[in-house]
Amino acid sequence: PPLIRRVDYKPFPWLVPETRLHFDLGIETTRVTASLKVVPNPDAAPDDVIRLNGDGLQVSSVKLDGLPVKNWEMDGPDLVLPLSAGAHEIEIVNEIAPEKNSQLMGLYASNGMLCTQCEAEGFRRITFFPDRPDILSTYLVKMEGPVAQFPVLLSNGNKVSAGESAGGRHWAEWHDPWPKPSYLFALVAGNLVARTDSFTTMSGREVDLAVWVRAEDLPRTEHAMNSLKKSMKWDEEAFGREYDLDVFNIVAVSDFNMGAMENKGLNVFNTKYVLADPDTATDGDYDAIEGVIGHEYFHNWSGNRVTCRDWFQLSLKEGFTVLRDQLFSQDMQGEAVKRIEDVRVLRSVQFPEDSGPLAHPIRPDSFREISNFYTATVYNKGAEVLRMMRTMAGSVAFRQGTDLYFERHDGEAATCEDFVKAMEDGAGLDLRQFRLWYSQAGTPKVEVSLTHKGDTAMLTLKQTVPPTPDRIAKKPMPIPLRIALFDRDSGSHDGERLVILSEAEKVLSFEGFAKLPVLSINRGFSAPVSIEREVSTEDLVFLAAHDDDPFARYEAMQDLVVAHLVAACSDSLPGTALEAGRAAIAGALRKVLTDDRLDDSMRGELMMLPSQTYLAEQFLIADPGRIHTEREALKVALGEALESELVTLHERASKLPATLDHAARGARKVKSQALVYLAAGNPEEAAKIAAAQYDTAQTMTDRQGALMVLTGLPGVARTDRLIDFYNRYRGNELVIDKWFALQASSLHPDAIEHVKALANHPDFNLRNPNRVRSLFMAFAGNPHAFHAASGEGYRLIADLILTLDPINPQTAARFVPPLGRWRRIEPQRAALMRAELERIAAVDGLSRDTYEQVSRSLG
Ligand code: BAL
Ligand code: ZN
Repeated sequence: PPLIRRVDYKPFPWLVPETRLHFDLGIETTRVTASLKVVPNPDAAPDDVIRLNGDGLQVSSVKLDGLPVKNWEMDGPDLVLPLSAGAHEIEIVNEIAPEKNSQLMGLYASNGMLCTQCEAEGFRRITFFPDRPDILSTYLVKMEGPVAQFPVLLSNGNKVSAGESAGGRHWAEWHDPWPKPSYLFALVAGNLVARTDSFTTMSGREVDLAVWVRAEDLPRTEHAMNSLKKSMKWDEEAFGREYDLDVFNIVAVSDFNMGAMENKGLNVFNTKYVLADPDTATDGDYDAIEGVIGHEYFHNWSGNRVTCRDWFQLSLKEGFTVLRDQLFSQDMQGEAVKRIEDVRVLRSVQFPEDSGPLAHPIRPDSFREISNFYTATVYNKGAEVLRMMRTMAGSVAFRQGTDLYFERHDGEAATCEDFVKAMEDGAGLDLRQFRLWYSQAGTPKVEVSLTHKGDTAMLTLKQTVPPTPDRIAKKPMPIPLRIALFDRDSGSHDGERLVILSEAEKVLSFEGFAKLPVLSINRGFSAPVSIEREVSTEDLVFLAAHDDDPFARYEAMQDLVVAHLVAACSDSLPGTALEAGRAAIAGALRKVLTDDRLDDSMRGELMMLPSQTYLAEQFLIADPGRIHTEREALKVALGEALESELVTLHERASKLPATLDHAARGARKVKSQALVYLAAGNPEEAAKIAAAQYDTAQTMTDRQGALMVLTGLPGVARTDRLIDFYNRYRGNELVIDKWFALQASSLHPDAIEHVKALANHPDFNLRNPNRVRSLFMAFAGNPHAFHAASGEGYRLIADLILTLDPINPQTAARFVPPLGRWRRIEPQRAALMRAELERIAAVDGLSRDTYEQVSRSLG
């Protein structure tokens, strides 16, 4: 497959101002008639042919300006038609087979309904079109089919007409007045019911809202609808963005490659991000639904009204929209905890990506298959890069920058450079050097040291941007660091400062300190960097107890644990020092468990140990077996040392009612966290408490939290509760996904055997991405099982990739990165991982998706 390069971008020779589509719908065969108005593009070099992208399409007929023509030809999957200068109308009829579409890209069947996914290049699997994001067109879509099979017919924009036709058939016509790229096209036809509501926009327009689901799912749509209304209001208040159509439809689909999709006026969602009630969805699920509904809604401006010129600019819409959804969730759910959660995801998913073979800048330079670049780097690091601009500008100036961006580029396909320019002009920032964040991959390291002399504290900061496969030598980038210097006696500081480290090294001095202060740095995680510093256990304990920045307080707890576990894994400290480290952690955790002023939701965060992937990042070459052993040993020590505090906390939290308010949710969070430590320290007692929590649970949060712990503990309580859970929720796809995931991610020593057995369970289904992820992504993220020294875990994932690739390449390719980490793993396991990648690479006929990921991982 060819490598596509950013620098090779050329505007398309033709524009398509209007697109009319007609669909004669059928699950087995759908007939598509596309009529395109085309005119020469004044901004491009002229051409005497037009190349229309296709992917596996069968042409029935082609007309040019109303007359049948035969002078077209296929060039690979594309249709090429000679075209003289001037305006033309091209009509192409083709047929597709939705039922056979297991890739879930283009038009496909799911549970008897028809739906679409076009981003990034799915539209070409529906009809021939210049399937690139800089071709904006208005769409008039007419679809018809049997009423009984497809009672509901939806597309983008507003419904303009509908009617009955002979033979029990009907039709509907939808018009989207806003020019859009083909990746935002959507169509849904099926037997669905809707929860409806309405929203009055800031200028007083009424918008009809609907969330479409299968009839049995209707009771679980209230939270999604509330989330949508909150999103619409918030975007008006926070970014001045108003909705622009008469209707906004959301459809929930069980078979979906992504989380959701922002098609104009017709968002299509994975059911996972729509359906919720307390008995079947956890508090975390509720938050995720709110966040994803917000994200897709916010795309209406950041993505749809202003779209991307080419796919290298993906972060223009995704990084920005992730930032917008994060800020929304911070406002809805609480700033401190949301920030901690976002950083946890960044560090356990994006940091490893940035230090491995698949590292790429937030604006990549090349790709073979764009689906592989819907990554944590483009999304989450992209959001962090914009967040840094916001930190440097302040929220008011940042808003002036985004206002200018929307004003300048409304209706256009823009670039990351356009956004940066708007920020410079609107927010008054000088971003000349800052642009490096778009072109350089790799997580910068900042070495920090603080010294003291007389009444002056000296802070030395040094940055390096590590080499990545695309580039060895890197330049320093502006790194905004929020810092505070605490007086160690009073426990307070004289105000936070923003330091911008733009050079390779910088020394700052601060006067008025009689003693060496305690440094709190990268507060709020103001820059997506890794901080390296020599810091005493005493200072970390101080910050864990005193820091007024909640993120920094969390960070101090994490640093305490990271320092201890890194030392433990490296055998670099004598046993006494390790004991002292463990005791310091226990002391800090005891304060967290018993501090009455702490909100439970924050307490839950402070109780969480750093993930194994984040710990592995601390080593040039990591031994996952050793990290797992030491991390578990620490849990045992903490569970034993703090048993009575943990039991007291669990008892106290168990008394709160099973409501959805903040206090009750916080209580559920600490209960599950307490069980995790108790299970390590005193498994028998923990099994009893967890079984009781399971048996009396009134929410999925409590039930899942208890079952998670039980699943890792061999014994009858485990077996009984797993059987009960399955029987209780049999038929509820999303909850049965949890049942698979809990077993695949468990600490049980036989987790691999469980996963193998579950892959043969009648409810396992390779064609459903949620089910595949619930079993195998959970497994790939379960360090002790995936990294089993025998290599069996690696083999299981490689087998899955090979079986899934012909069915659903996009989902299959997502399983390559866990194996791709081999260079950073100890030699014996590395050899086994690499061998599995080579076994995959040797297979003929791999998809472009999997081929690209495997070859980059071996390269
Ligand atoms: N655009 C793909 C799904 C999302 O990021 O919203
Ligand atoms: Zn998005």
